[in-house]
Amino acid sequence: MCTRNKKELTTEYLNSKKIDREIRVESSQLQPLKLLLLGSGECGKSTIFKQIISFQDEQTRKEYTPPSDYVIRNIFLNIVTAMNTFIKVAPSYEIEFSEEENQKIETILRVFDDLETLSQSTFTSIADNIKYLWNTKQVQTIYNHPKRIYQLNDSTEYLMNNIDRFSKPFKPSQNDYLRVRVKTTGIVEADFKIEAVPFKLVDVGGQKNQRRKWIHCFQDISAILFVTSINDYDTVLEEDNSTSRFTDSLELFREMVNSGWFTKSPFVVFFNKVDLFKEKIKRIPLSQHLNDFTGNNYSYEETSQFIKNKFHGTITNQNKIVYHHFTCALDSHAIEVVFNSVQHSLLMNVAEVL
Ligand SMILES: Nc1nc2c(ncn2[C@@H]2O[C@H](COP(=O)(O)OP(=O)(O)O)[C@@H](O)[C@H]2O)c(=O)[nH]1
Ligand SMILES: [Mg+2]
Repeated sequence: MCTRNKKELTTEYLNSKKIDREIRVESSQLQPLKLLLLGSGECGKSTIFKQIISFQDEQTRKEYTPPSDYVIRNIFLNIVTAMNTFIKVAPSYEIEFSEEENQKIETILRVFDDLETLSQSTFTSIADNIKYLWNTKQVQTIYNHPKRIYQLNDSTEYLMNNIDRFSKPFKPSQNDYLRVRVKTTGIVEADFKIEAVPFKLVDVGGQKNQRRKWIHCFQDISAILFVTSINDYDTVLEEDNSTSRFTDSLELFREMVNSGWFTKSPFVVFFNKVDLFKEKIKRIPLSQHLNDFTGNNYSYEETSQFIKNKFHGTITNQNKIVYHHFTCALDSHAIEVVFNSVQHSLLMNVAEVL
């Protein structure tokens, strides 16, 4: 892998190229620069997609940001589903609830059994019960258990801590929108222009059963944005409880970075969810799950570099252009900085061609 030498380009030169581009775009000679987000399920692809859209002009933002009621409904679904998970998994941890707690649980299960009709008023009617249960010793024990035997969205704590705000009619914030989890199915595309150059951003579903659809968008890729959750070293896949998320993501990266489809496409790897990773290494030693790690389990530098090296070690073509960034996809400023540098190197390539 190598880091590309950045050619010195003056503002004047870039501006003249920009005018050239505008003329070419007008005569439709310029193919869009196609950015493809790849990675396993829940690593943060759609969150990065949302962030990139939020950096664009108002028209693009309007076109590709879902309406508030869609976001609100998914916030409710995320919360009720998470609470249902805690309730269902409790017996496996030998956890019991009191008579009074069981009455509250009943009200939640009734709503869970009829999610189609979940609305602000049904949510409001059970919000206090959910909040109460979330704060019980039992649910906190399940949530904080070092051995998690169930699947849970990473935004659960954030959503639970905001229940009071969601329990009456509210306008979702940008943060709510970034945190809410909606599983992507199929292929989602967004078209926009940056400095008169057309871009196409493509997001896909990451679960194994979604991956066979990917091939439909493998043609003419300008850059792959490969996302992996660095926090996932101790968890298993949602769709396959016998496969570690880390191994799955590493193998997926190996396959993609060495694929004949992408021999000319640079890769930008997002080692994502560093916020969660920094907290997790304090509780769950990396060496317990990645046995060949012999460094300091408490050192963020050592553990994160080890994971990065594992990924980079799978690249067979030593001339492949692979950039890497450690990110928290919720951090708009940080993602904007990364995206600007990706966009800048792509625009330089276009400037060179024109
Ligand atoms: N704490 C934290 N949560 C994240 C981060 N990136 C994504 N998430 C959350 O993880 C969940 C799954 O993200 P999503 O973008 O839907 O993953 P996808 O399946 O790869 O598209 C969502 O609830 C996101 O808000 C991150 O860097 N830190
Ligand atoms: Mg997604």
